[in-house]
Amino acid sequence: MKCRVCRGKAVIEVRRHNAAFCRDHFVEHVQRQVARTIHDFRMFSPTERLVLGVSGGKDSLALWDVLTDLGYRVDGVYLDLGIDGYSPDSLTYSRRFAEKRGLDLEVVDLKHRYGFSIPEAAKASRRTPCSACGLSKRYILNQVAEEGGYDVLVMGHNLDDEAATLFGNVLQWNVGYLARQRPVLPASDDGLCRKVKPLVRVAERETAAYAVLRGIEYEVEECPMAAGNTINRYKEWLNRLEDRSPGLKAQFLFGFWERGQQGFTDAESVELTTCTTCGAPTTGEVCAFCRLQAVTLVEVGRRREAAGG
Ligand code: Q46
Ligand code: ZN
Ligand code: ZN
Repeated sequence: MKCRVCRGKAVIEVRRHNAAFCRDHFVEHVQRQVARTIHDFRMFSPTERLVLGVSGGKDSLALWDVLTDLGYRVDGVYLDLGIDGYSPDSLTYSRRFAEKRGLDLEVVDLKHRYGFSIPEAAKASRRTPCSACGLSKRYILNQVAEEGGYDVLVMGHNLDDEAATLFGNVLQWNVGYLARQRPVLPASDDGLCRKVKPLVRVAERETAAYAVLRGIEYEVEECPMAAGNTINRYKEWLNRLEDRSPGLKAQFLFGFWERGQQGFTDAESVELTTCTTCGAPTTGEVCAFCRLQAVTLVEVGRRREAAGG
């Protein structure tokens, strides 16, 4: 296998591009994919203030590395979810990465700032951990971006994440989500920061390879609460299809954005109001995060009382 660019020894094959690359040209390839995504979707300009949601995993750290290398100044925010055997290590990897490169990382401790952890929220609300976690991350990262005066909240979702999410939304015909699942969500006057996903053209195995080739140390252990996560199941199915037809995942996702989404957007114009508890934009009276927090704090208090203090 030879590198498409220099004909040297290739270290990775990217079948959907019908190409293989040596180390240096693979790094360049990934960076070019990200630069192209930022440009094509008009995600942000070099003068805007960017904050990246950092998890300590391969995607967010690889993206931080790419953006820094492309010349963007990006701060990071790490959300400590309070998941034993996972959160402390992910924080260590995130801190180490930021320190080595002289980047700013803000750490938000969910338990300390909001009074509960993800395992507690999942138990109290009877949601799956990933559902409680996802809605908490969306809410808190947006809040951090707004409070910090950032122009853009950057997320490390990759091609596999987005294709699997789209697949799930199609299977269940979640038309509201289908209308809103985009690589760029514009800012709104009522408190939503612009949210962008510059990794949507890069597959998961490519972000992992990029991280390894760049010497980035990241959390390789999967979150212990991921068991039963439907998105992971959809990823497996899509990978089987991709194996037979390289490029299918990207076609599915980008074809949707180019040709399929508009119909859903036209049909779904949702009026946002203000959460009566916290003031964040929401479609109901009280936002999903405030409801999750309320039910969890009641349950946490009850357990504490039952345990005698
Ligand atoms: S951290 Fe949270 Fe993931 Fe763990 S609980 Fe699920 S969503 S699996 S990216
Ligand atoms: Zn090469
Ligand atoms: Zn609220």
